[in-house]
Amino acid sequence: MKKFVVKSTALLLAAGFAATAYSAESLQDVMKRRNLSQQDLLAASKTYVPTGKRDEFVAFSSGGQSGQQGNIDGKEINWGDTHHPAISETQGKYDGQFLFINDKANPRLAVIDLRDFETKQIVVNPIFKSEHGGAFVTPNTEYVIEAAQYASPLENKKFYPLEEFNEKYRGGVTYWKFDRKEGRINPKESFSLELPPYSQDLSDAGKGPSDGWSFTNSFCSERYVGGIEKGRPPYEAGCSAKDTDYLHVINWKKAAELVAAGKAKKINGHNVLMMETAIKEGILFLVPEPKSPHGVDVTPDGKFLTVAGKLDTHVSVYSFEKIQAAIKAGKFESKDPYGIPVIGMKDALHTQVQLGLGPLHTQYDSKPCIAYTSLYVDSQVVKWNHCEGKVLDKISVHYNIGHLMTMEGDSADPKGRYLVALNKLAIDRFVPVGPLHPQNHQLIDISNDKMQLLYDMPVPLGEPHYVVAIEAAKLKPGVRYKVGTDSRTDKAHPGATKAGEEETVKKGNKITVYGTLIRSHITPETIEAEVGDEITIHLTNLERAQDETHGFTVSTYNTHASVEPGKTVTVKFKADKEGVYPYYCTEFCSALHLEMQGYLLVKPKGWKPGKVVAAKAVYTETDYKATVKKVVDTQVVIDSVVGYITSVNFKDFPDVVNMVDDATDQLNKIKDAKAKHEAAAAKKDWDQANLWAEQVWQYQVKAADIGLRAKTYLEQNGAKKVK
Ligand code: CUK
Ligand code: CUA
Repeated sequence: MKKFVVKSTALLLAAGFAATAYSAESLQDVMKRRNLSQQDLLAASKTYVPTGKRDEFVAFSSGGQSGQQGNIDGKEINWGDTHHPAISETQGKYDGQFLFINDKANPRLAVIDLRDFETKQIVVNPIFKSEHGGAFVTPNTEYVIEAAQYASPLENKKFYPLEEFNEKYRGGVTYWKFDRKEGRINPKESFSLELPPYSQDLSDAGKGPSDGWSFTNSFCSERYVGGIEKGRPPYEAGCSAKDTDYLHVINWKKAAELVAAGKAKKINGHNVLMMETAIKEGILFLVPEPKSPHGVDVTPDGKFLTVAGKLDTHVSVYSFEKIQAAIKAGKFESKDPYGIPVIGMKDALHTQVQLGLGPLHTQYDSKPCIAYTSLYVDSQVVKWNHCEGKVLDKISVHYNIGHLMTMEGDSADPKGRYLVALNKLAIDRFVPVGPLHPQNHQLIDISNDKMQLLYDMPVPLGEPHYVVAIEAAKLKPGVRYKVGTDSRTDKAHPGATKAGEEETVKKGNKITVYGTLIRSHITPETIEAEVGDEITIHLTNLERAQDETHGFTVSTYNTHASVEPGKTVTVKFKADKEGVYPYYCTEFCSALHLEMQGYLLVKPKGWKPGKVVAAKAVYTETDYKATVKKVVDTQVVIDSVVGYITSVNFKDFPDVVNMVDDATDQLNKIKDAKAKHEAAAAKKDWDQANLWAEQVWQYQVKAADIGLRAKTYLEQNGAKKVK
C-alpha cells in the first residue's frame, strides 16, 4: 500500500511541474482554439453533464440487426433484428418497471425487468414467421402487441406454394398477456387475431377514449407476390401499385372476451381468433390509408392517430370518434376480399397535412396538439400542429431519418424538452472508420418555437430503429440481489452457496461445484475432472458492497458469467478435452483481481499421481517477521478508518452498512489464518508461517479497501459526528 502512495505522489508532482509550463486557458481561448461559436457554446452547456451529476432522461435503444442468443424450433439463434422497445405503462404513462422489445427476423418478444435491466423471458411467436408491429403496450400493460410482417401460413413448418398466397398465407396480430406481478408474459392467456396477407406494419394501442382498441398498418394490401426470376415485376413495384393500403382497426378488449368465451381456434397450441369470427362479432375493420404507410401513432389524448405514408407527402390524421361513428352507423364503403368492412377514408379522416417527402414516424410534445414527424427522403424533422393541421417548423438532419423520439413522446404524458433524430445514414458526420459507418443520433432541443440541433452522437453496432426515453427518476433499479438469487427467475437459486459451505460433489461422470466469489478469491481454487465429465459450476457472489461484480470464465471452454453482488449463476460444460485450463475472474474487482484465479485439471481417464518430490523451503524466519510487522502496521490504518466510521452516523447510510458488513466479514477470517501462521511458526515451518501471515494481510487489505471506500462515501455524503 505504501508503495502506491509514493508512486501516485510522484505522478502528481510530475503533473504539477508540467502544468506550470502553460497558463490555464480561458473560455475565450478554448473557443478560439477549437473554432467554436456562441451557438456551439450554448448547445454544449445544454448537453454537458458535469462530473457527479446525472442525465435527466434515459433512452433504451433497439439494437437492430445484431448478436444475441436463443433457440427456435430446436435451432440455435445467434442474432436478432430488434426494432421497437416499449416501456410498461400505467394509465398510459411510463411507469419504469419493464421494457419489451421485438425481433423482426425471428418473430419473438423479450421481457426486460428494469429492476436489474436483465432479459427475463423471450417468447417465440407461435404462428408468425416474421413480425414488425411490436412491441407496443396497452395503457395498463395488459397486453404487449406484436403484429406480423411478411405473410406466411400460420401453421408451423407447413408448406404452401406462393400460388396459394391469397388463400393460405396470412398476417395477424398477437396480444401477449403480461402478468405484471410475475413480471412475465403468460403465453397460455395470450392470443392472436388472423389478418389478411397484407404485410402488416407498425401498430399502436389506443388510450383514453380509444383504450380497448389497437391499430395496425399494412403496406401490401395488393397481396403482391414477386418472382423476378420468373419474369414477374419485383415486390417493390407490386406492393406500391395501389393508391391506398389498409389500416386495421381492432377491438382487442372484445377480442380477449371472445377468446375467453372459447371462440378461438388452436393453431400450434395457441389461441387464434379467425377473421370469420372477428367479422361476425364486429371487432375488425379496415380504413384506407395513403400509399405504403409506415408508422401509426396515437395522440397522447387518444383522440387521433397519425399515419405517415412513405410514398405520400402528407400525413393523415384519423379521428377515433369518426371511426367509431362510422362503425356504429354501419356506414362502410365496401368489404375487402375477405369480407372485412371498410370504412371510407373521408368518413374517418380528421385532416391531412402536407409535410414533405417520405414521412415515416410521429412523436408528440408536452404541448397540446404539437407533433413531430420524420421525413426520410427530405432528411428533415417537421414540427406541426395536428389539431389545426399546419406546419410550424422544419429542421435538417444528417441524414435520412427513420424513427424520431421525444421524451416519453408515445405515452399519454409526453415530457417535451428533447427530440432524438435516429438517422439511417451518417455519411460525413464522424471520424471515418471504413465503409461501415457508425449509426447516427442527433439531439434536438424542442423547448422553444424553433427546433435547435444540439449534438451528433455516433452509435456503434446494429441499427437502432426505435428508441424510447424515460425520466431517469422513474427508474428504481436495485443495487444488489438478495444473496443466492437466480436473476432469471428472481427466486432463490438451487445452487446458492453460503460462505464456508462451498463443496464439490462428484457422482459418476457428473461434477457439481457449489462455489463462491468474494474479493479476491474464487472458492474452489481447483476443480479436478476426468475427460468426459459433465461439469456444473454454481457460483454465488457473496459481496454486499455496491458495484462489486465478479466475472467467471474457463479458458477455451466457451463459457462466461457475470456475477453481480448477491447473484448465483450456473455455468455448464463438458470437460471433453484433456489438459490444464485456468479459470479466473473477468472483472477488475480489487487490487488482487488478477490473483482471483484457479485451475480446472482435466486428467486422462484412470490417471494416477506419480511420486511427488517435496518442495524446498522458500521463506525464512526473517521473511515471516517482516510479514508480521506489515500486518501490525496495516492494522493501525484499519483502526483509524474504523475509528472514523464509528465516530459518525454511518448506520444512516445503508450502502455504508453493507460495506462495513463486508469489511467485517474479511476481518473475521483473520482469526483462523492467524492461528495457522502462529502454529506453523511454533514448528519453525517458515513457508507455511509466512504464507498464512500473508493471507492475514490479504484480508486486512480487502477490509481496508472497503473501509476507505466507506470513509470517502461518508465524507462526500455529509456524515455527521455522533457522541
Ligand atoms: S421501423 Cu425502422 S425506421 Cu422497424 Cu419502426 Cu421505421
Ligand atoms: Cu473478482 Cu476480479
